Amino acid sequence: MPDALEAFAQPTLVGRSSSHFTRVARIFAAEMHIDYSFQIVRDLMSSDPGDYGGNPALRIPVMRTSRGVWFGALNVCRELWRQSSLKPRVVWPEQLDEPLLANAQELILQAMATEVTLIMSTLADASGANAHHAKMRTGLVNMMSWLEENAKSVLAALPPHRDLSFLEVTLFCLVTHLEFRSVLPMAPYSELKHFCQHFATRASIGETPYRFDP
Ligand SMILES: N[C@@H](CCC(=O)N[C@@H](CS)C(=O)NCC(=O)O)C(=O)O
Repeated sequence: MPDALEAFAQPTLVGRSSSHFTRVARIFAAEMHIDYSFQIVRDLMSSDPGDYGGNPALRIPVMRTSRGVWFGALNVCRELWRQSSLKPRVVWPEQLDEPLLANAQELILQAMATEVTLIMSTLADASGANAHHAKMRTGLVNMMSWLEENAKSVLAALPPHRDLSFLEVTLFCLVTHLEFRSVLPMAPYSELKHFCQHFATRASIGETPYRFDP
């Protein structure tokens, strides 16, 4: 295939290797065996949507494909699945139709978002000393405690005939990122750590380690 056509056919993922939402998308790409080029966002303080693949929310990940641009991890994962010829059995958030599973997915995504706000607000104001910051930390600890208490039942309640679930990928990316960014020590969360150790045996995890892009 000529270079130009090949570049057009291969999606471009816009993100960072240190970002947990980006890692969710990268794990899905690896699981779907989809090659992509990786465009690193160098400055997360930029206010130019052009630096975020055109995302007006100034957030990553974003994926450019021949069909258009996809904003956000869930959209990207769904499009990767649609493009995949493997079509693995994936459990998506809308299939979590009972409170335990639905709440677990909600808290995982909220904890990821809270972590982003904590990290970004600390970057902007290194003291991190304000009432909202303290409330967010309390909320984060509460959410992680809930996830720790319910981890076993949540994982047992997921549909057994699955190759992958958005819930497990996001949970793995959240827990490992809290450690990677030293936001919250994970040692006391034994169930969550146990889940991560088990999930980390997948090839897609070894292929997508967190690291700070140069
Ligand atoms: N709703 C988005 C959230 C993405 C998000 O918050 N990404 C973080 C990086 S992990 C980000 O872009 N942070 C930049 C900022 O907060 O300014 C998604 O699901 O992908």
